[in-house]
Amino acid sequence: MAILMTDQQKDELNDRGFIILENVLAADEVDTISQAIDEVVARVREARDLPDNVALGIRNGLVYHDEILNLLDRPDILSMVVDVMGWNIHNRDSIVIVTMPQGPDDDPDQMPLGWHFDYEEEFAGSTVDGTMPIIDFKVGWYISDHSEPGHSTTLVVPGSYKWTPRQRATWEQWIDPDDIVSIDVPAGSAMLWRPTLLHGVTPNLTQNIRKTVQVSYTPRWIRPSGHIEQDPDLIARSSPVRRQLLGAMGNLMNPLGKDVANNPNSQYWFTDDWDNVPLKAWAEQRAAPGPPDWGTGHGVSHTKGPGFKFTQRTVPRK
Ligand SMILES: O=C(O)CCC(=O)C(=O)O
Repeated sequence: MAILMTDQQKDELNDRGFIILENVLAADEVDTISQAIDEVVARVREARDLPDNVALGIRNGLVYHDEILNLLDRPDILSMVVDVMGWNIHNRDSIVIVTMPQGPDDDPDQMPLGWHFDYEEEFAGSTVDGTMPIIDFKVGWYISDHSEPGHSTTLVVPGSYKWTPRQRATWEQWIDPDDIVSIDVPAGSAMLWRPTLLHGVTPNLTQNIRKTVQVSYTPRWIRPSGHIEQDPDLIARSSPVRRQLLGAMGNLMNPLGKDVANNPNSQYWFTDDWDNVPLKAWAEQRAAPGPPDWGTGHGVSHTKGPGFKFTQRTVPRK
């Protein structure tokens, strides 16, 4: 069974491609994270010599501040991410996004981030029918109030992750503007989404700075993209689950497993030391009774544990 995600949420994710959870963060948490973003932005502007009116998208942004990093493994949202992606995951990248109010000379129709499907070209060929796979999954955290009229928001086209390559190439000719959904949510809300949806960002026509954090989760057998390896000191002071999500293994002595000569197994793929993937035990402790249901919300036919052996070993005879 799933840990937290309901059947209705799974259906939404497998139909529209996103679910919205309003007010996940309490007001004081929003304030704390908002202040942390301000601190990070001031630091980055100074270090990169950037003027105050320039928008920022700070890659690997989670690690710039512990209060932002806490978004990586909040048990409520992490449970849902595991329900969708399974436990063999880590963080691919994170972006702290800050969109400034438009200046008087800016074009109010110009999107600060244009329409796109994430990694359309990079993922090409990974499915037989051309629809985009869910090998990367995003949690968008809305830290400023996105329900304020005119505030910069994420726009998505529900279901567009299922489009064929031809539809992806021609959508501008036939899109119905009514099919576009604007994520107008209060501060502290989250969107769990397939980033292969067609999406973009509206201009900021308010006087308030837009703040959002996008956190990507991907299987451990896919390399991260906003970093190669995280700072060893950060890993050393992190909990086991956070260490996994930061891309580290519990037992770095045996990255190819315990029997390198006869049975080399990248521990990012097939672990023989469950301490390398503490998220598995974490998830199993929390899951409702019954067969585990994680992995795009459709479940798996069986689970492996220490001493796992294949049991179906008979050749069927006519
Ligand atoms: O800022 C947003 O709401 C969306 C960011 C985005 O386009 C992305 O993460 O690919």
